[in-house]
Amino acid sequence: MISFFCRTVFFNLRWLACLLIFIMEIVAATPSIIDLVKVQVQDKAELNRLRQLASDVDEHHSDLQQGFVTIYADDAEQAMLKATGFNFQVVIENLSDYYARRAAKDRQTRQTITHSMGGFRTFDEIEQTLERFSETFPNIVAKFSIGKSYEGRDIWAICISDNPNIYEPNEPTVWFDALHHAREAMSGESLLLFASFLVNHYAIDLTVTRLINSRNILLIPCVNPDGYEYNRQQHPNGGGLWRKNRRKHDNDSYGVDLNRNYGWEWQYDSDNPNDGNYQGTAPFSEPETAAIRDLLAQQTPTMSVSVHSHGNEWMYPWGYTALSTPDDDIFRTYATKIVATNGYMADTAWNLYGITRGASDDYHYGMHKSLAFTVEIGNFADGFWPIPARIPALFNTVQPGYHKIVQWAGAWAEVLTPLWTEQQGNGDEWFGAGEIWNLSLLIKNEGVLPLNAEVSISSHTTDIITNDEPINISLSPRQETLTPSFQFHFSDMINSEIPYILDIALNYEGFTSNEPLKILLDSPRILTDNSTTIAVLGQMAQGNFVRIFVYGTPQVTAEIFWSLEATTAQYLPNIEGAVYLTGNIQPLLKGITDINGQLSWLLQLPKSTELSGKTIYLQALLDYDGEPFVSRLAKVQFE
Ligand code: 0X9
Ligand code: CA
Ligand code: ZN
Ligand code: CA
Repeated sequence: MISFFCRTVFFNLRWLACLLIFIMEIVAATPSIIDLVKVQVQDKAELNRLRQLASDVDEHHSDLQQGFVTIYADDAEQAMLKATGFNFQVVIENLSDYYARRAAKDRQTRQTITHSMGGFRTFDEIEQTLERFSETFPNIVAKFSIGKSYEGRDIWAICISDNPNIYEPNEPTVWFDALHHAREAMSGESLLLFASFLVNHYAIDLTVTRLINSRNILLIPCVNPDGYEYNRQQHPNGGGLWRKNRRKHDNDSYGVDLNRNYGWEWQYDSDNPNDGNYQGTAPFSEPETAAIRDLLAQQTPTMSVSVHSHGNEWMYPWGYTALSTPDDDIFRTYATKIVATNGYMADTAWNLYGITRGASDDYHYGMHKSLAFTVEIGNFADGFWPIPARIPALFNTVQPGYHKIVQWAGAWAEVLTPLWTEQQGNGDEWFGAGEIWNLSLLIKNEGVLPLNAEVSISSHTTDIITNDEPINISLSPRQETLTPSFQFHFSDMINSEIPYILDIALNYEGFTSNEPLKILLDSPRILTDNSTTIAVLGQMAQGNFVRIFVYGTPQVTAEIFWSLEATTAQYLPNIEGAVYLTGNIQPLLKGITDINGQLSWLLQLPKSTELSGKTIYLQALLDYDGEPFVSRLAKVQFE
């Protein structure tokens, strides 16, 4: 009896142990439910203590001054925090589910076709997209695998270039990668949308055609296929929160942060493989980063972009130190130009994120001197899985920047200002019939490689002719020059009522691009109170609004153009009296003057230190019953 009892107890205990292990295995195999949690943190010391306990601390979306830190944590971690005396608040319960639900709701209400994983492409769909590009555009797209992931998946890349199957070392390489972090869905998507833009504009858009023909454009939309697939398996409708790759460690924990595993100033910071930022056991210990390292060595880019989400930032090295790189001015100049188009923050990774070692941009730049940027797409509300409705808008925040990077990755000529001087004429500095004018161009090499270009200007009319030969210019990176002048003869038959268009042809890197240069011919008119004039009211200060008025007869169509130019003394005398607007001419206002003969417009002046001392030129193009009239230039200067 006793022995039977003992046996039963023994048996039950064994059974219980089995059951426990079984449950534990289920718990371990089932990914825990993760909440977005705000933890109260007083100081650095407490933050360090939190770092020990919480595996996924989002220090970037935290505010120590306000006394809180954002973390992504499951119930077990939250219990641990409670037990160790932390105060916290769950802001979004079951974050993955939250992302998936809001995506589903968005897709339901708007019937648009988006991709299956919460609006984003799965790994298979990414591969199919790349395959489709290479099948549809075999002359400019080649798909290839740069190596295998830890679990043996291909890390896909495409090369967009002429002769895409051959690496042409004379063409500068420009590099884009995304999804180092598996949960940052918009990062990969942005590269596929960009690739689509490029291939669909080939042979249609002159600039895109030049870029594809003259550059080796590499795109690697999913650096971390295992992590990305893991997220799909756990959360097929989007919302997965796995960040690292899927390396299995001894203690049943998983993953190395691929953006901590690069071999530039790498350090063995954490011995806890559970950390969301675990750097691995050695630089390039992971097959994913090793594959990138090897391709980088073969096809070293002049410029590169590594895309992440989220944070609305465009950053550059270093991340490992507070010191600035020797190329800080160059980095800042380029980044500043880009964020002028999207309002992102531009700064070093250190200034934006604090210390991060082993990140990809530091390696690109440290090892190869590539001008490497890291982009964080989207804001905190977008999170890791923005709603599908936001995808186009988010893409639009980075597309101009990507485009500029491709341009700047080689030589890149930009005609800043055409400068006209009256060589033979009545000396009034207005174009006139029978006159001879000289034109020279202020040209800047915006790119990172030397520019050797042949510049020629042609006209499609016998009313304005030049016999001058093309001019050769050589410009080092970011240097500008005023070309020698081309001489133009204006015929006696010149018609002051039509705009003439000249063609500026720039031939470099084996490709010619043409830029139109529009000139309007008219003589100045004396503007009286009841005639038409253009006036600017208000103070010209940066960040202000000014009101622009056109006074005229009712029912006159008016169009105001504006351009922004540097007012070096050199150009002023010429621009003052001339009837053309140069540079980035932008239509500001188009309409019909009202009964009182007044048309007005509020112009918001950009707030930027780059504008101080510069001048805006405004000019109205008016139409009196089909009779065009060009007003005088209104010149307004920034303080
Ligand atoms: O932590 C990261 O790897 C990046 N942020 S994310 O939220 N996407 O994980 C920021 C990296 C900053 N450091 C460098 N760019 N060097
Ligand atoms: Ca090529
Ligand atoms: Zn990231
Ligand atoms: Ca003249």
